[in-house]
Amino acid sequence: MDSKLALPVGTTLDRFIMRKEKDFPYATGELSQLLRDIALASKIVNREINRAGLLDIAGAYGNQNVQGEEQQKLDVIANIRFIRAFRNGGEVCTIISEEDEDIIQTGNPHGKYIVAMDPLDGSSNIDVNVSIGTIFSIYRRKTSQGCDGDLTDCLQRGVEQVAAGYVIYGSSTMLVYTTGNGVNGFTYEPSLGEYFLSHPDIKTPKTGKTYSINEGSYNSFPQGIKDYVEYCKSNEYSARYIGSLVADFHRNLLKGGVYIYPSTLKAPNGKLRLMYECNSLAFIIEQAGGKATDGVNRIMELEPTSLHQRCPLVIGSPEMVDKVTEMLKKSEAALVQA
Ligand code: AHM
Ligand code: MG
Repeated sequence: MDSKLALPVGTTLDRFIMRKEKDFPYATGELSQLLRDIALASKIVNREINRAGLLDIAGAYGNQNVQGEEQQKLDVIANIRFIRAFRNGGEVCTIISEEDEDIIQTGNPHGKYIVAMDPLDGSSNIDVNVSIGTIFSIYRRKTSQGCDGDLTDCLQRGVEQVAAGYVIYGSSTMLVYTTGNGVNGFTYEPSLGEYFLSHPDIKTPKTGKTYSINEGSYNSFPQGIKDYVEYCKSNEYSARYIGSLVADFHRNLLKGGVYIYPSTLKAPNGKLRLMYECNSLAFIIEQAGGKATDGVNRIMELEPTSLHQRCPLVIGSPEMVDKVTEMLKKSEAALVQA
């Protein structure tokens, strides 16, 4: 059977990954295995999230769960689960995680890949039963195999990603990823323990009428962003802001819209992290026909200088991102003239 034929809705993630691998004649199967490792870890994290309320009850006395282990916060649990999956998998040599200040060596010096991840994003929503997500980027290492990865492996530009994706733990759990050949979404069927292709070849609408920004910080936005918010209001756009990047991004990806986390007085470089929030979602949105900038520059071309570097983010439907850029430019020009 021709492996380049589109795969039907309902194809399992495993089969999808296997069939896609055949499109690359020299593929060794390691990236495929790594994607399967991520899917497996996400199923475990999904189970922990679904039990979160119950764990609280089970751990109410002395903060211990039924196995007698100390209760841990879900973001810590997610970090442990994903790191364990990469250690056991063997394809990854080094990890960048939002939860860890320094790079993490997996003990697999022959691993070809670097993973940057936010194991559980949306910290303010974790304990209150609102959608949260895992975000990841995969890079090929620069140093030769056989030793630990270092900062030259980790600080690569977004354009060098070989794959990126996210898992949204929402009303259903979905894995959405790209390997640079379009974006596909898989919905988790918990009773079967499988992800199934539900959103093949996702393309984001060219424009939309939804803007997502924390308007509580309006007073400290750059003038161009204030102008854009006013433009949205005067055109009766809908404001939708969950405060979970993955959830806001996912809705806008499917329905059209723009998500903005600008620089503010409190966070002059924005709040979001380049390596495991902005680059990962930028790769996905571009593959889906959208755009991602820091207000001026393309996110995926930014030169990273530190692991947890922050940058402003404007991401979503291409015409909406262009409008934000235009208004930022206009307000800058007005400032220079004044
Ligand atoms: P986190 O990595 O600590 O969870 O922060 C990232 C989150 C994003 O998911 C979300 O879009 C943003 O922070 C919300 O921030 P704010 O509360 O400032 O609007
Ligand atoms: Mg985060």
